[in-house]
Amino acid sequence: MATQNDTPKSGSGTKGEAPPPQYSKVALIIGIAGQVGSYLSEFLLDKGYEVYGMSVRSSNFNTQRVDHIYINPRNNAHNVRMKLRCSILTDSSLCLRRWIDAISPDEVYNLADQYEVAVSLETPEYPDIVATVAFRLLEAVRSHVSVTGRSHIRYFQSGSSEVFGPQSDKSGYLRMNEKSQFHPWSLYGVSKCAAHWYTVYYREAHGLFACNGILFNPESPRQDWNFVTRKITRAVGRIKMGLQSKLFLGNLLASRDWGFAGDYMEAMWMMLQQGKPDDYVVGMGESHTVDEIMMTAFEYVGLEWRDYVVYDNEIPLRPAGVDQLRGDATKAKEVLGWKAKVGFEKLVEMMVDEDIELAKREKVLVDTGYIDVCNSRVLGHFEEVRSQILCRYPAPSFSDAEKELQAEESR
Ligand code: GDR
Repeated sequence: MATQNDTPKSGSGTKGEAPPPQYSKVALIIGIAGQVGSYLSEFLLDKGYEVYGMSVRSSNFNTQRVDHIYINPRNNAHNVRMKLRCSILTDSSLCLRRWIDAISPDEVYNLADQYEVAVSLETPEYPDIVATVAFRLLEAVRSHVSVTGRSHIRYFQSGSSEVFGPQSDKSGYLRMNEKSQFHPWSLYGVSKCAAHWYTVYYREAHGLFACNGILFNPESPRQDWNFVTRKITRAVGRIKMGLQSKLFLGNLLASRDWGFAGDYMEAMWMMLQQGKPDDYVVGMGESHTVDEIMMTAFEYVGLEWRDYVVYDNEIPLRPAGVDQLRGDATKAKEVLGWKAKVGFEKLVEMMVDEDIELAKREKVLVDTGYIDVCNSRVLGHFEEVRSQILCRYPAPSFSDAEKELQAEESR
């Protein structure tokens, strides 16, 4: 894939040199620093777009996923096709409108997902932000269109399978499609429902070209470590390299429709290229348990999972844990012509490959004394504990299994 990382030409941007580049379109991605945002940026840059990305202001660096395609405008102004901006997600629609006026995007992708299902259990009021951001953005786009007349602008809202909750009939769990009933079992899901309906409202009441993509679990080697897929593959990489001894998991039978984030973002783009706006489910149509991910990952590196995995019955205590979610993406396939390229096994293997490489680098630091073994173990342990805390309800506390490990480590 071509990236922006072409060697900077010295003196570019000065008089008499290459003319400013022509872009096919301008895209604004809210939440560019997330896994889906980073894949989408690469994809759009490849298509000749100019990409503006907004990510949440943080005192820590949080742009690792797009660093490889970032060019510092001071070094190479002419080649810069991706520009990053910081925002706070609670910006008013007036602030967002100023950004939109300044950027004049053709496509706006709202991938802002400052939230996770598990976290909504511990800070129940925060998931509200998912809906608020969608509403303010849509209002900003509407007022931009009404003042500038740029009615061709297109808006994508990233939705979640969490809007559905588990639904079954006599034959078992149902596959969810665009007509399935919304019945969320988490506050995050409730907020995603509101974001979905804001999008529909602005489409129907104000004529905006606005689409919802209801995504089943998007995963990738760029997934956060606290989601179960990455927690598993990260642990497998570290165990393989001798940096970790145990993997604590909760509900091994929870079953989800896991797909590759890099495939899903293509469906998003396709939605905005259609003649009319609509809503689509994006998923693989098959579900796999946490158990299956774990076994596939250990098997791939030739390790016996029974030697490392500890079932921790405190982890799955979500008040309304959803056992199974599965999507039916027939409409996306038939109308958009979308097709996933990466299947379940390949996805797990890609993630394990990435995490083996990460663990190798970590091991070099340990072996050369830049991180001492103790800190490395503490780091590994911390990651595990953090993932578990994020899944716990009502209050995080150490489980017996964790206490045992701590005692073992302090011996
Ligand atoms: P989810 O993802 O809540 O589906 O949200 P997560 O990976 O956190 O959980 C999936 C299932 O695995 C079970 N589980 C564990 N989960 C975590 N995190 N850690 C564990 O140790 C563990 N053991 C078992 C959970 O109980 C759950 O049933 C994801 C996110 O990407 C959302 O942003 C997105 O909207 C939805 O998917 C669709």
